This record gives sequence, C-alpha cells and structure tokens, in this order.
Amino acid sequence: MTMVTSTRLRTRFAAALSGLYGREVPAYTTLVEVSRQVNEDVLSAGGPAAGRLGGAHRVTAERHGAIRVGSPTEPAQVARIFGAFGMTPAGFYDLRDARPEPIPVIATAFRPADPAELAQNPFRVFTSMLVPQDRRFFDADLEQRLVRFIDQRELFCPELLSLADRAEAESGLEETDATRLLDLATAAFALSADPVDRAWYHELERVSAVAADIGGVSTTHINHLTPRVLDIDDLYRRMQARGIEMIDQIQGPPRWNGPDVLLRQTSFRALAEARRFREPDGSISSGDLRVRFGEVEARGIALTSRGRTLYDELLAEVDRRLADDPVAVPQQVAAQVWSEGMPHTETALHSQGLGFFTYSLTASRPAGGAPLDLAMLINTCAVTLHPIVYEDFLPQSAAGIFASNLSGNGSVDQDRGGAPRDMAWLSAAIDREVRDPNLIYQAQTDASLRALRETLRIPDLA
Ligand code: OOG
Ligand code: NI
Repeated sequence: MTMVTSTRLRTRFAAALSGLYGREVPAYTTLVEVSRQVNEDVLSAGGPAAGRLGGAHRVTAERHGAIRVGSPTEPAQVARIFGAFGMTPAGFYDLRDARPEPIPVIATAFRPADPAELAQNPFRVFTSMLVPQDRRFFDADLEQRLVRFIDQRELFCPELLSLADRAEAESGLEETDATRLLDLATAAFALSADPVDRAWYHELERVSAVAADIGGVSTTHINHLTPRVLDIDDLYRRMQARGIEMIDQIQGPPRWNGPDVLLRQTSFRALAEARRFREPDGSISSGDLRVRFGEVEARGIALTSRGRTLYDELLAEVDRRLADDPVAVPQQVAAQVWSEGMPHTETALHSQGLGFFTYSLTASRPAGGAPLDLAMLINTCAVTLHPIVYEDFLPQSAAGIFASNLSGNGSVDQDRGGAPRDMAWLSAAIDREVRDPNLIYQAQTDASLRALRETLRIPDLA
C-alpha cells in the first residue's frame, strides 16, 4: 500500500482548492493565467529576479489562501486539518486596531516551516478568527448570540477531523483515505447554498462586514486564493488592460531598484455572488453578497527584526512626506524614501543585519594567514549569499487588503475595552505552539552558518 505523504497531501489540497475557487470565482482563473504568463516572461528574460527567490516549479504552484472562522472551537479544528498537510501556525496578527479600518479578528498563518517542505510546496493559509468578546465591536447581548450561533454550527464533520488526526499522527494516509480526506477538506471550504438569515446577517454587517461574513452564515468558505508573481507591477498593468479594476495601489514596499523585501500585494473585488436568503417571515428569496476577492502577491527577502523596524520607519516617513505634500505621487515618494534609507544590495542588507540569508561555499578556503571573517569571504566571492524568502504576512498590508474590499464601514466604539489576545493566548486556544516566524528564519540562517564553520573548520566564523 503506498502512503500519500503529508507533503503530497498539501500539494493536492492546494490544487483542489484552486480548482474549486476557479469554478466559483472565474476572475481567479484569469488572474492565475495572467500570473503564469508574467512568471514565464520574467523567467525567460532571465533578469535578476528570475529564480533568485524560488524556482519556476515552486512559484508556479505557489498560493496562499485566506479563511475566516469563529471561536473558540473552530480555530482548533482548522489547526488539526492543516496539521494533516504539514502546516503549522506561524505568526500572530491583531487586526482589531488596524488602520484604515479596524477588523474584529486576530489571525495566524498555517504554513510549512521546514525549508525542504517549503521548497516542495509552500502553501499557506491566513486564518482569521472573530473576537466576539471585544466590546469595541460587540455588546454583551450580541456577543452572547454570536457565540451561541457559532457554537451550534458544525464547519468540519467528525470524519474529516478524525482522518486529519490520523494523517498527522502517521505523516500521511493510504490512497483511499487520502482521497476522502482531501474531498472532505475541500468541500468544507466551498461556498454553501444554505440560505443566509437576512436579518441576522445585516445586524452583524452593521458592526463589521467581516463579522457578518464569519458569524452571519452557517458554514465557512475560502475567501481568496492568491497566486505569486515575479513582477507584480507588470501583472497589475496586464490585469487592468483586461478591464479588471484593481485597487488603486500595491500594498507593501514600493517598486525600486534595490532588493525586493517582504511582500507586495494587490487585489481586485470579485463580482457579487448569488446567495439565497431566509427572510424574517420564513420565506426564501434570492440576492447576492460581495465578500470574496482576487489577490496577487510578489515575495521578497525575509527581514530580521532590525530590518523590520527600518521597514516600518520608512513607511512612516512615506506617510509624513505625503501628508506634507498632498499632490505628490505616492509611488514616487516611496521609491525616493527607499533609495535614501534602504540598502541597495543584498550584501549590504546582510552586512547591516537587516535581512535573512543562508550561505554556500563557492571557492576553497582562501590562502594566507589573515583571520577570516564572513564579510570578507562574501566580498571575495568565496561564500555566496542566498536570500531566505519571506513566507509570512504583513499586518498593515492585510488591513489594507481587508479594508479595500469592504463596502460599508462598520461601527467601533473606541471607548470600550477590548479583549486581550496574544500569541500565547492563541497557542492555548488551538492547543499547539504558534511559532514566531523570525525564529524560524533565524534557525535556518544559524544552521547554514554552522555548516559553513564545519566545512571551513573555523568554529568561530562570524
Ligand atoms: C485576509 C486578509 C489578509 C493577506 O494576504 O494579507 C490577507 C482576509 O481578507 O480574510 O489575506
Ligand atoms: Ni491574502
């Protein structure tokens, strides 16, 4: 009996969701097609971006998904399902005081952590969880009704959960069970034909459209699935040329002539989708909802916390200059601020401790008696730097993506207290450790440096 490994299960799950989402949201299929063309063009032109941050095999299949669930039991179930696919929770995002629009959720991303697993298939899912206890959004009465509604629904059937547990415990499943697990897991994220209670949905929508999307319906669904492109500016132009109206900007770092870092994302609003509604008198009517969208992203180098601080400072500087000069072009200002403040080369990013890299030895140990250090080995090309790809998300971009796809503003009462939530709280709630992404990247760098020290027999090389 051949085992379908968890790596293979993850690849098949990502592909099955992609098939499902393409049938549900046809604009997604266009986006994937245009992304494929952009990537082919970048790779065949062989420019600096080609292959440096992931080869054709990885990037072509690469997707992130976004789902939104209630709490407290649903996130723990989600964690078991993704556990079957070798995806662990990494990073903690709190969007409740996000700008421009506070969203009543916290989030983590389920993703592989091991470099070999990431190279096979880096599928990641940004998973948001509603916080009904947050008084800035929900009063005590609404909290109670929301929790009751969420508690009595079943997003994931017991068979799915027990297959997932077995797949995780045994690092895979035999083919028949694997197919069953994948079918059930994919179906759990399909848009449901169940009627939506119109009054309940609208009551939540007045607080937050995201709260309604999560707690106003009896099932969950994939909110978007995002392909990765090697040139997001080119993709943006090509989508607009096809008549698909994109949001007015690309979130994250600007386009500039230095190393790509972190993550750049943009999105477009999907069309309204037909849904059935249950009216207050019990009758069923038809209508539509517009909650899902298309998104695309370009990934760059993972930044250390120092690099991240610099990134945040540069963003703030861009905001300041734009506030001072209302007619300035945001992209130009950003590119200017970056060329003043961000190192222009990968080597400089590395030597200033701003980015994460691994090392490989390209020449034998240089002769001569001078003590060797890492910078000198890099400068003489004896050691080559390899950037580590950023595998996570950016809270500010996520907030921008959420906000740009909402129709109405909700209502938030900032005078009321929130409910404290952090990484430790989330770890306890889902009963598994939410990992700090920086420690994952750091471990990769450390392992590579250790290997280099051993090969060169320089135990204290730094
Ligand atoms: C998630 C929004 C965040 C991203 O790529 O930053 C996100 C959502 O809309 O549910 O997907
Ligand atoms: Ni997304």
